[in-house]
Amino acid sequence: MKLRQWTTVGAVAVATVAALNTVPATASRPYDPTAQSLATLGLRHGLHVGTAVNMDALNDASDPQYRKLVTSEFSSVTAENVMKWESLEPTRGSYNWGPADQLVDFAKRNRQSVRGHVLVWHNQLPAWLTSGVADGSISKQELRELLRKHITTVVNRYKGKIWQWDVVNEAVSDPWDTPSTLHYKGFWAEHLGPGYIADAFRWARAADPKALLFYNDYNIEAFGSGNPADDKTQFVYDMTKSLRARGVPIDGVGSQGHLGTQYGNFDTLQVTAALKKFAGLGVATAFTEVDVRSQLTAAVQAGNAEEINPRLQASAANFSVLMKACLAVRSCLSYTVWGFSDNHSWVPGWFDDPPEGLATIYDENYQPKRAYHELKSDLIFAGPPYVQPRVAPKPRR
Ligand code: 9MR
Repeated sequence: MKLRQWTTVGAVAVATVAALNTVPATASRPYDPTAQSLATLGLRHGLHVGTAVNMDALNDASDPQYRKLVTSEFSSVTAENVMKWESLEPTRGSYNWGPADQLVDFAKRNRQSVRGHVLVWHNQLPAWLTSGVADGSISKQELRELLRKHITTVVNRYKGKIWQWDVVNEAVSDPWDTPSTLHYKGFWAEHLGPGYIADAFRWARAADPKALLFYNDYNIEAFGSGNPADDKTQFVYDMTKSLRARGVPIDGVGSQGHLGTQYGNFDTLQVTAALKKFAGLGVATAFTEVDVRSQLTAAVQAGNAEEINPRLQASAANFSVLMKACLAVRSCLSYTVWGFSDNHSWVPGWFDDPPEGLATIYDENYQPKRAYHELKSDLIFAGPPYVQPRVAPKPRR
């Protein structure tokens, strides 16, 4: 990493670090780090701890604890759904900005940073767009122009208000896809070819010179074989390297961090090594969608502690592995959980055979789990010389 390319995350974070490191402990009120929020403890390192926000839950007056915790525990927010194309432009040419505006205003009031999610993805596209392409009424040329217009319009609207944009999301296939050799997959690659990725970053940069522009994907927490034909992390690394070499304005790579306790997973040193390798390309990194789900066997559902405990423990360990790795690498700017409580997690609605859940850091009644406490202790016990304040890249022109 070329240090001269990096600047500090921002005066606010630095000032906060300084202030927190000198918090006076008086005899009557000793400083108790465990009483601090994840947000406050993260900012000691210049690290933003964030959450995806479900706007229905945020606005649900009968569920005040949700809003309270979004406000108090996190220094960054991501729209779980309301900045996706199908939400923003459900009818061609007519925009529904309300919920996304509301989140951006909420964040401003609470002095939280916003991760913009997401400009280009093959899922949650408006039906008018996908059906127009399918029936031939939208040509390839028009599709490319629609994408340019979408990126320009959305980035422009929130110009200066978004810290990191997920510009392109999940562009790469998985080993279980057909063909199994990793490739650029999905709607955009099929219709425009992989060149849409560089285009998207250039269009986003033209609309906002200051936002950090990210590529975001899952299953890229650690390197595998090193062969891009089957190692997704290597594929994304090679892609990023090539984009940077061609002067494309990509500033960061987001590793989603959707893990499951039933899988092998990684240790802290493996994940640290991956973040460091990306840092070597001059890009920032971030964990952008962390959750660690478990299979809900009949015994788990019946409340059998012998089956529940190892899952909670393994979940906590995985949350912690990603946090420690992030802390260890100065260019890892933020750690975002994909929802913070089991009552508002996407997991149970998505995985039902077998059912999965228990994926977040608070239970359904907003009681913090071991995972929450492990994240906290990682933040409390970290510091120099191994953990240093964050350094962010200058947005690439
Ligand atoms: O959490 C989101 C869920 O509410 C939506 O139904 C789903 C639709 O695809 O998208 C979920 O969020 C995804 C995110 O946007 C991109 N990475 C994977 C996330 C979980 O599926």
